[in-house]
Amino acid sequence: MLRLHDKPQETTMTPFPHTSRRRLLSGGATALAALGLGRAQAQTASAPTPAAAAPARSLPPYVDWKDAEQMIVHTGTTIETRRSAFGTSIITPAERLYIRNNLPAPEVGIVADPDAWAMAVEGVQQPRYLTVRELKALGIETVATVLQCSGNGRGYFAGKPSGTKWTVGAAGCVLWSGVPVRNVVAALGGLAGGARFMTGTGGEKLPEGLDPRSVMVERSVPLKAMQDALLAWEMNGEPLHHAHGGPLRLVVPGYSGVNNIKYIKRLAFTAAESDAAIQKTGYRMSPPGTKGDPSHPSVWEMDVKSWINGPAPETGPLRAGWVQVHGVAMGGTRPLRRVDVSIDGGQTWREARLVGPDLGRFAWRQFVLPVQLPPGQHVLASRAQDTQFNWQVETSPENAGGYLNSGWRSHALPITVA
Ligand SMILES: Nc1nc2c(c(=O)[nH]1)N[C@H]1C(S)=C(S)[C@@H](COP(=O)(O)O)O[C@H]1N2
Ligand SMILES: [Mo]
Repeated sequence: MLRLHDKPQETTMTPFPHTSRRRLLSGGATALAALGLGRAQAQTASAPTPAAAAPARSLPPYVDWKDAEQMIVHTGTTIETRRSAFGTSIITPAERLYIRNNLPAPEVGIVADPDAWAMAVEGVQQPRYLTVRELKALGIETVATVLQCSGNGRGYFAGKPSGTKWTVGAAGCVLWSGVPVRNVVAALGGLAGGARFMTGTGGEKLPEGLDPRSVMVERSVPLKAMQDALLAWEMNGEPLHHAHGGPLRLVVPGYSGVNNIKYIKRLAFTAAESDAAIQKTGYRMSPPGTKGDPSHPSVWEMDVKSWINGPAPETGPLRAGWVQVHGVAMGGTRPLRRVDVSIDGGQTWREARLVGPDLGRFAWRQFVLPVQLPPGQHVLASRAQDTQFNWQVETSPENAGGYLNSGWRSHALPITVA
Protein backbone atom coordinates (compact mmCIF):
# COMPACT_ATOMS: atom_id res chain seq x y z
CA MET A 1 0.00 0.00 0.00
CA LEU A 2 1.21 3.47 -0.77
CA ARG A 3 1.15 5.91 2.10
CA LEU A 4 1.68 9.57 1.96
CA HIS A 5 2.88 10.84 5.25
CA ASP A 6 6.62 10.88 4.99
CA LYS A 7 6.46 7.24 5.97
CA PRO A 8 9.38 5.08 5.02
CA GLN A 9 8.36 3.09 2.04
CA GLU A 10 10.26 0.62 -0.01
CA THR A 11 9.06 1.78 -3.37
CA THR A 12 10.50 0.34 -6.51
CA MET A 13 12.34 3.18 -8.14
CA THR A 14 12.69 3.46 -11.87
CA PRO A 15 16.33 2.74 -12.64
CA PHE A 16 17.99 5.80 -14.09
CA PRO A 17 21.07 6.01 -16.27
CA HIS A 18 24.20 6.97 -14.43
CA THR A 19 24.41 10.71 -14.00
CA SER A 20 27.72 12.49 -14.04
CA ARG A 21 29.16 12.32 -10.57
CA ARG A 22 29.56 16.00 -9.95
CA ARG A 23 28.31 18.81 -12.06
CA LEU A 24 30.18 21.96 -11.27
CA LEU A 25 28.48 25.25 -10.69
CA SER A 26 28.33 26.64 -14.16
CA GLY A 27 25.06 27.75 -15.69
CA GLY A 28 23.90 30.08 -13.00
CA ALA A 29 26.89 32.20 -12.18
CA THR A 30 24.55 35.13 -12.81
CA ALA A 31 22.20 34.09 -10.06
CA LEU A 32 25.02 33.70 -7.60
CA ALA A 33 26.51 37.02 -8.62
CA ALA A 34 23.12 38.66 -8.10
CA LEU A 35 23.29 37.61 -4.48
CA GLY A 36 26.89 38.69 -4.12
CA LEU A 37 28.02 35.12 -3.78
CA GLY A 38 31.20 34.07 -5.39
CA ARG A 39 31.92 30.53 -6.35
CA ALA A 40 34.02 29.86 -3.29
CA GLN A 41 31.29 30.94 -0.92
CA ALA A 42 28.63 28.98 -2.72
CA GLN A 43 30.47 25.77 -2.16
CA THR A 44 30.70 24.07 1.14
CA ALA A 45 33.94 24.34 2.99
CA SER A 46 35.36 20.89 3.39
CA ALA A 47 33.81 19.28 6.41
CA PRO A 48 35.66 16.44 8.02
CA THR A 49 34.66 13.05 6.76
CA PRO A 50 32.91 10.99 9.42
CA ALA A 51 35.12 8.41 11.04
CA ALA A 52 32.56 5.73 10.29
CA ALA A 53 32.13 6.77 6.69
CA ALA A 54 30.53 3.65 5.29
CA PRO A 55 26.84 4.33 4.70
CA ALA A 56 24.44 1.74 6.03
CA ARG A 57 22.86 1.48 2.61
CA SER A 58 24.09 2.65 -0.72
CA LEU A 59 22.47 5.43 -2.70
CA PRO A 60 19.83 4.35 -5.20
CA PRO A 61 20.81 4.86 -8.86
CA TYR A 62 18.76 8.04 -9.42
CA VAL A 63 20.81 9.87 -6.79
CA ASP A 64 24.09 7.97 -7.00
CA TRP A 65 25.78 11.29 -7.84
CA LYS A 66 25.25 12.42 -4.24
CA ASP A 67 28.04 12.37 -1.70
CA ALA A 68 27.43 8.94 -0.17
CA GLU A 69 29.64 9.55 2.86
CA GLN A 70 27.60 12.58 3.86
CA MET A 71 24.17 10.98 3.55
CA ILE A 72 22.03 8.63 5.63
CA VAL A 73 19.94 6.40 3.38
CA HIS A 74 16.75 5.53 5.26
CA THR A 75 15.03 4.09 2.18
CA GLY A 76 15.28 4.59 -1.57
CA THR A 77 12.97 7.60 -1.28
CA THR A 78 14.08 9.07 2.06
CA ILE A 79 17.72 10.18 2.25
CA GLU A 80 19.02 12.51 4.93
CA THR A 81 22.09 14.76 5.24
CA ARG A 82 24.42 13.91 8.11
CA ARG A 83 24.50 16.45 10.90
CA SER A 84 28.23 16.96 10.41
CA ALA A 85 27.81 17.43 6.65
CA PHE A 86 26.26 20.90 6.58
CA GLY A 87 29.74 22.32 6.92
CA THR A 88 30.48 25.97 7.45
CA SER A 89 29.12 27.39 4.21
CA ILE A 90 25.55 28.63 4.02
CA ILE A 91 24.44 26.88 0.83
CA THR A 92 23.82 23.13 0.90
CA PRO A 93 25.31 21.67 -2.27
CA ALA A 94 23.04 19.40 -4.32
CA GLU A 95 25.39 16.51 -3.57
CA ARG A 96 24.49 16.80 0.12
CA LEU A 97 20.86 17.86 -0.07
CA TYR A 98 18.27 15.46 1.34
CA ILE A 99 15.74 13.62 -0.82
CA ARG A 100 12.15 12.86 -0.09
CA ASN A 101 9.75 11.32 -2.59
CA ASN A 102 6.17 10.40 -1.75
CA LEU A 103 5.87 8.59 -5.06
CA PRO A 104 8.45 7.14 -7.41
CA ALA A 105 9.89 10.08 -9.39
CA PRO A 106 8.95 10.48 -13.05
CA GLU A 107 11.41 9.05 -15.55
CA VAL A 108 14.61 11.04 -15.89
CA GLY A 109 13.97 11.75 -19.58
CA ILE A 110 11.80 14.70 -18.55
CA VAL A 111 14.91 16.79 -18.00
CA ALA A 112 16.43 15.99 -21.41
CA ASP A 113 14.71 19.07 -22.87
CA PRO A 114 13.70 21.09 -19.82
CA ASP A 115 12.43 24.07 -21.83
CA ALA A 116 9.78 21.86 -23.42
CA TRP A 117 8.14 20.93 -20.09
CA ALA A 118 4.60 22.30 -20.02
CA MET A 119 2.49 23.28 -17.05
CA ALA A 120 -1.20 24.18 -16.90
CA VAL A 121 -2.14 27.43 -15.18
CA GLU A 122 -5.76 27.60 -13.99
CA GLY A 123 -7.82 30.07 -12.03
CA VAL A 124 -6.47 33.04 -13.99
CA GLN A 125 -8.25 35.23 -16.55
CA GLN A 126 -6.55 33.42 -19.45
CA PRO A 127 -5.89 29.83 -18.35
CA ARG A 128 -3.45 28.00 -20.58
CA TYR A 129 -0.41 25.78 -20.79
CA LEU A 130 2.97 27.43 -20.48
CA THR A 131 6.25 25.79 -21.32
CA VAL A 132 9.41 26.45 -19.34
CA ARG A 133 10.65 28.29 -22.42
CA GLU A 134 7.66 30.64 -22.20
CA LEU A 135 8.06 31.03 -18.45
CA LYS A 136 11.67 32.10 -18.95
CA ALA A 137 10.39 35.04 -21.01
CA LEU A 138 8.36 36.32 -18.03
CA GLY A 139 11.25 37.21 -15.76
CA ILE A 140 13.74 35.72 -13.34
CA GLU A 141 14.39 36.10 -9.65
CA THR A 142 16.67 34.27 -7.23
CA VAL A 143 15.72 33.44 -3.68
CA ALA A 144 17.49 31.45 -1.00
CA THR A 145 15.18 29.25 1.06
CA VAL A 146 15.40 26.57 3.67
CA LEU A 147 13.89 23.47 2.11
CA GLN A 148 12.87 21.41 5.09
CA CYS A 149 10.74 18.28 5.20
CA SER A 150 7.65 18.68 7.33
CA GLY A 151 8.83 15.62 9.23
CA ASN A 152 12.37 16.85 9.90
CA GLY A 153 13.07 16.22 13.59
CA ARG A 154 10.41 13.51 13.80
CA GLY A 155 13.00 11.13 15.20
CA TYR A 156 13.26 13.35 18.29
CA PHE A 157 9.60 13.19 19.29
CA ALA A 158 9.29 11.23 22.50
CA GLY A 159 6.04 9.58 21.39
CA LYS A 160 7.83 7.92 18.45
CA PRO A 161 5.33 8.78 15.70
CA SER A 162 5.56 6.40 12.78
CA GLY A 163 7.40 7.59 9.68
CA THR A 164 10.98 8.27 8.74
CA LYS A 165 13.00 9.05 11.87
CA TRP A 166 14.58 12.17 10.41
CA THR A 167 16.90 13.95 12.81
CA VAL A 168 18.18 17.33 11.53
CA GLY A 169 19.16 16.42 7.99
CA ALA A 170 15.89 16.53 6.06
CA ALA A 171 16.70 20.16 5.40
CA GLY A 172 19.05 22.34 3.41
CA CYS A 173 19.50 25.96 2.39
CA VAL A 174 19.44 26.34 -1.37
CA LEU A 175 19.28 29.04 -4.02
CA TRP A 176 16.42 28.87 -6.47
CA SER A 177 16.10 30.80 -9.70
CA GLY A 178 12.92 31.04 -11.71
CA VAL A 179 9.97 33.25 -12.49
CA PRO A 180 7.90 34.79 -9.70
CA VAL A 181 4.41 33.27 -9.70
CA ARG A 182 2.93 36.78 -9.56
CA ASN A 183 4.56 37.57 -12.94
CA VAL A 184 2.90 34.52 -14.43
CA VAL A 185 -0.48 35.49 -13.00
CA ALA A 186 -0.08 39.03 -14.32
CA ALA A 187 0.87 37.75 -17.77
CA LEU A 188 -2.32 35.69 -17.86
CA GLY A 189 -4.57 38.63 -17.05
CA GLY A 190 -4.63 38.31 -13.27
CA LEU A 191 -6.57 35.98 -10.99
CA ALA A 192 -9.99 34.81 -12.14
CA GLY A 193 -11.49 35.76 -8.80
CA GLY A 194 -12.68 33.86 -5.78
CA ALA A 195 -9.32 32.20 -5.22
CA ARG A 196 -8.21 31.55 -1.66
CA PHE A 197 -5.54 28.94 -2.31
CA MET A 198 -2.65 28.25 -4.65
CA THR A 199 -2.63 24.59 -5.59
CA GLY A 200 0.30 22.79 -7.21
CA THR A 201 0.23 19.30 -8.71
CA GLY A 202 3.26 17.04 -9.14
CA GLY A 203 4.03 15.46 -12.48
CA GLU A 204 4.45 11.88 -11.33
CA LYS A 205 2.82 9.03 -13.19
CA LEU A 206 0.34 7.61 -10.74
CA PRO A 207 0.26 3.90 -10.01
CA GLU A 208 -2.56 2.12 -11.82
CA GLY A 209 -5.57 0.69 -10.06
CA LEU A 210 -5.66 3.24 -7.24
CA ASP A 211 -7.85 6.26 -6.74
CA PRO A 212 -5.60 9.05 -8.00
CA ARG A 213 -6.75 11.32 -5.14
CA SER A 214 -5.33 8.83 -2.66
CA VAL A 215 -1.80 8.99 -4.03
CA MET A 216 -1.24 12.15 -6.04
CA VAL A 217 1.07 14.84 -4.73
CA GLU A 218 -1.09 17.94 -4.83
CA ARG A 219 -0.89 20.67 -2.20
CA SER A 220 -2.75 23.87 -1.56
CA VAL A 221 -1.28 26.80 0.32
CA PRO A 222 -2.98 30.07 1.30
CA LEU A 223 -3.14 32.51 -1.59
CA LYS A 224 -0.87 34.99 0.20
CA ALA A 225 2.03 32.56 -0.30
CA MET A 226 1.87 33.49 -3.98
CA GLN A 227 3.65 36.76 -3.25
CA ASP A 228 6.96 35.04 -2.58
CA ALA A 229 6.53 31.89 -4.68
CA LEU A 230 8.70 31.00 -7.65
CA LEU A 231 8.49 28.52 -10.47
CA ALA A 232 12.12 27.48 -10.43
CA TRP A 233 14.23 25.81 -13.10
CA GLU A 234 17.61 26.34 -11.45
CA MET A 235 18.99 25.29 -8.06
CA ASN A 236 22.34 26.49 -6.71
CA GLY A 237 23.23 27.86 -10.12
CA GLU A 238 22.65 24.66 -12.06
CA PRO A 239 19.71 23.47 -14.11
CA LEU A 240 17.32 21.96 -11.57
CA HIS A 241 18.19 18.32 -11.17
CA HIS A 242 15.51 15.79 -11.86
CA ALA A 243 15.80 14.37 -8.34
CA HIS A 244 14.99 17.79 -6.87
CA GLY A 245 12.05 18.46 -9.14
CA GLY A 246 13.46 19.37 -12.54
CA PRO A 247 12.48 20.58 -15.05
CA LEU A 248 10.28 22.88 -12.95
CA ARG A 249 9.48 23.18 -9.27
CA LEU A 250 7.12 25.31 -7.25
CA VAL A 251 9.08 26.97 -4.46
CA VAL A 252 6.99 28.40 -1.62
CA PRO A 253 9.44 30.23 0.64
CA GLY A 254 8.78 29.76 4.33
CA TYR A 255 6.54 26.73 3.78
CA SER A 256 7.66 23.23 4.69
CA GLY A 257 8.99 20.74 2.13
CA VAL A 258 5.79 19.07 0.96
CA ASN A 259 4.39 22.37 -0.29
CA ASN A 260 7.29 22.76 -2.73
CA ILE A 261 5.95 20.69 -5.60
CA LYS A 262 8.52 18.97 -7.78
CA TYR A 263 8.07 18.48 -11.55
CA ILE A 264 5.03 20.70 -11.33
CA LYS A 265 2.48 20.10 -14.08
CA ARG A 266 -0.41 22.26 -12.88
CA LEU A 267 -0.71 25.45 -10.87
CA ALA A 268 -4.27 26.42 -9.99
CA PHE A 269 -5.77 29.30 -8.05
CA THR A 270 -8.69 27.70 -6.33
CA ALA A 271 -11.53 28.59 -3.99
CA ALA A 272 -11.12 25.36 -2.05
CA GLU A 273 -8.16 23.30 -0.91
CA SER A 274 -7.26 20.24 -2.95
CA ASP A 275 -9.25 17.15 -2.05
CA ALA A 276 -6.21 14.92 -2.56
CA ALA A 277 -5.50 12.79 0.51
CA ILE A 278 -2.10 14.43 0.96
CA GLN A 279 -3.95 17.70 1.61
CA LYS A 280 -7.20 16.59 3.17
CA THR A 281 -6.03 14.05 5.72
CA GLY A 282 -2.24 14.00 5.27
CA TYR A 283 0.10 16.63 6.68
CA ARG A 284 -2.37 17.72 9.33
CA MET A 285 -1.46 18.60 12.91
CA SER A 286 -3.74 16.03 14.49
CA PRO A 287 -3.31 14.78 18.06
CA PRO A 288 -1.20 11.64 18.55
CA GLY A 289 -3.06 8.51 17.54
CA THR A 290 -5.74 10.32 15.54
CA LYS A 291 -6.21 10.55 11.80
CA GLY A 292 -5.88 13.99 10.26
CA ASP A 293 -8.86 15.78 8.78
CA PRO A 294 -9.57 19.29 7.47
CA SER A 295 -10.37 20.54 10.98
CA HIS A 296 -6.70 20.15 11.96
CA PRO A 297 -4.19 22.80 10.89
CA SER A 298 -2.39 21.96 7.66
CA VAL A 299 1.39 21.70 7.69
CA TRP A 300 2.29 24.97 6.01
CA GLU A 301 4.58 27.62 7.46
CA MET A 302 7.78 26.71 9.23
CA ASP A 303 8.69 27.89 12.68
CA VAL A 304 11.74 29.62 14.07
CA LYS A 305 14.30 26.87 14.60
CA SER A 306 18.00 26.21 15.02
CA TRP A 307 20.31 23.35 15.76
CA ILE A 308 23.98 22.75 16.40
CA ASN A 309 25.98 20.89 13.76
CA GLY A 310 29.34 20.75 15.45
CA PRO A 311 31.50 19.78 17.09
CA ALA A 312 29.73 16.55 16.13
CA PRO A 313 30.56 13.23 17.74
CA GLU A 314 30.31 11.55 14.33
CA THR A 315 33.46 13.34 13.14
CA GLY A 316 35.64 11.62 15.75
CA PRO A 317 36.77 11.97 19.36
CA LEU A 318 36.62 15.44 20.87
CA ARG A 319 39.51 16.83 22.89
CA ALA A 320 39.24 19.32 25.74
CA GLY A 321 40.01 22.94 24.92
CA TRP A 322 38.63 25.68 22.72
CA VAL A 323 36.08 24.67 20.14
CA GLN A 324 33.88 26.64 17.83
CA VAL A 325 30.33 25.53 18.46
CA HIS A 326 28.45 26.10 15.20
CA GLY A 327 25.05 25.52 13.70
CA VAL A 328 22.24 26.88 11.58
CA ALA A 329 19.24 28.99 12.50
CA MET A 330 16.17 30.10 10.60
CA GLY A 331 13.29 32.46 11.26
CA GLY A 332 10.75 30.39 9.31
CA THR A 333 8.88 33.17 7.56
CA ARG A 334 10.44 36.07 9.46
CA PRO A 335 14.03 37.30 9.60
CA LEU A 336 16.24 35.82 12.27
CA ARG A 337 17.24 38.11 15.12
CA ARG A 338 19.40 36.18 17.52
CA VAL A 339 20.70 32.77 18.55
CA ASP A 340 21.76 31.62 22.01
CA VAL A 341 23.95 28.62 22.73
CA SER A 342 24.14 26.47 25.84
CA ILE A 343 26.77 23.89 26.69
CA ASP A 344 24.94 22.66 29.78
CA GLY A 345 21.71 21.44 28.25
CA GLY A 346 19.88 24.74 28.54
CA GLN A 347 20.65 25.76 32.13
CA THR A 348 22.73 28.76 31.04
CA TRP A 349 22.83 30.53 27.68
CA ARG A 350 25.20 32.83 25.85
CA GLU A 351 24.44 34.80 22.73
CA ALA A 352 26.14 33.33 19.67
CA ARG A 353 27.50 35.35 16.77
CA LEU A 354 25.77 35.22 13.40
CA VAL A 355 28.37 34.71 10.71
CA GLY A 356 28.41 34.60 6.94
CA PRO A 357 26.04 36.22 4.52
CA ASP A 358 22.42 37.02 5.25
CA LEU A 359 20.57 35.68 2.22
CA GLY A 360 17.19 36.95 3.32
CA ARG A 361 14.44 35.92 5.65
CA PHE A 362 13.77 32.54 4.04
CA ALA A 363 17.38 31.36 4.24
CA TRP A 364 19.10 30.07 7.30
CA ARG A 365 22.06 31.76 8.91
CA GLN A 366 25.10 30.29 10.50
CA PHE A 367 26.11 30.99 14.04
CA VAL A 368 29.21 30.32 16.07
CA LEU A 369 30.20 30.52 19.70
CA PRO A 370 33.75 29.78 20.84
CA VAL A 371 33.69 27.84 24.10
CA GLN A 372 36.25 26.11 26.26
CA LEU A 373 35.14 22.56 26.86
CA PRO A 374 36.50 20.63 29.84
CA PRO A 375 36.65 16.83 29.71
CA GLY A 376 33.35 15.14 30.45
CA GLN A 377 29.83 14.96 29.10
CA HIS A 378 28.17 18.07 27.71
CA VAL A 379 24.85 18.80 26.08
CA LEU A 380 25.07 21.46 23.39
CA ALA A 381 21.85 23.32 22.63
CA SER A 382 20.78 26.37 20.66
CA ARG A 383 17.66 28.48 20.59
CA ALA A 384 16.81 31.05 17.93
CA GLN A 385 14.68 34.17 18.02
CA ASP A 386 13.00 35.96 15.11
CA THR A 387 12.69 39.71 14.63
CA GLN A 388 9.28 39.66 16.28
CA PHE A 389 10.95 38.32 19.42
CA ASN A 390 9.43 34.84 19.10
CA TRP A 391 11.81 32.33 20.64
CA GLN A 392 12.24 28.84 19.27
CA VAL A 393 10.09 26.64 21.48
CA GLU A 394 11.63 24.38 24.07
CA THR A 395 9.35 21.48 23.10
CA SER A 396 7.10 21.17 20.06
CA PRO A 397 3.67 19.62 20.57
CA GLU A 398 3.47 15.94 19.73
CA ASN A 399 1.25 15.18 16.76
CA ALA A 400 0.24 12.03 14.94
CA GLY A 401 2.42 12.62 11.89
CA GLY A 402 5.47 13.82 13.80
CA TYR A 403 5.48 17.10 11.89
CA LEU A 404 7.12 20.46 12.54
CA ASN A 405 9.41 19.50 15.39
CA SER A 406 11.43 22.59 16.27
CA GLY A 407 11.93 22.08 20.00
CA TRP A 408 15.43 23.07 21.10
CA ARG A 409 15.56 20.53 23.91
CA SER A 410 15.09 17.47 21.75
CA HIS A 411 17.50 18.84 19.13
CA ALA A 412 20.30 19.27 21.68
CA LEU A 413 23.55 17.47 20.90
CA PRO A 414 25.15 15.33 23.62
CA ILE A 415 28.94 15.09 23.35
CA THR A 416 31.73 13.44 25.26
CA VAL A 417 35.02 15.29 25.58
CA ALA A 418 38.18 13.35 26.39
N1 LIG B 1 5.91 16.14 -7.04
C1 LIG B 1 6.35 15.97 -5.79
N2 LIG B 1 6.74 17.02 -5.08
C2 LIG B 1 7.18 16.86 -3.81
C3 LIG B 1 7.24 15.57 -3.22
C4 LIG B 1 6.85 14.47 -4.01
O1 LIG B 1 6.87 13.31 -3.59
N3 LIG B 1 6.41 14.70 -5.29
N4 LIG B 1 7.67 15.42 -1.92
C5 LIG B 1 7.58 16.62 -1.08
C6 LIG B 1 8.24 16.48 0.20
S1 LIG B 1 7.41 15.64 1.42
C7 LIG B 1 9.44 17.08 0.47
S2 LIG B 1 10.12 17.07 2.00
C8 LIG B 1 10.20 17.75 -0.62
C9 LIG B 1 11.55 17.09 -0.80
O2 LIG B 1 12.32 17.76 -1.75
P1 LIG B 1 13.71 17.18 -2.23
O3 LIG B 1 13.56 15.72 -2.54
O4 LIG B 1 14.12 18.00 -3.40
O5 LIG B 1 14.69 17.36 -1.09
O6 LIG B 1 9.52 17.73 -1.86
C10 LIG B 1 8.13 17.85 -1.78
N5 LIG B 1 7.59 17.94 -3.12
MO1 LIG C 1 8.57 16.01 3.40
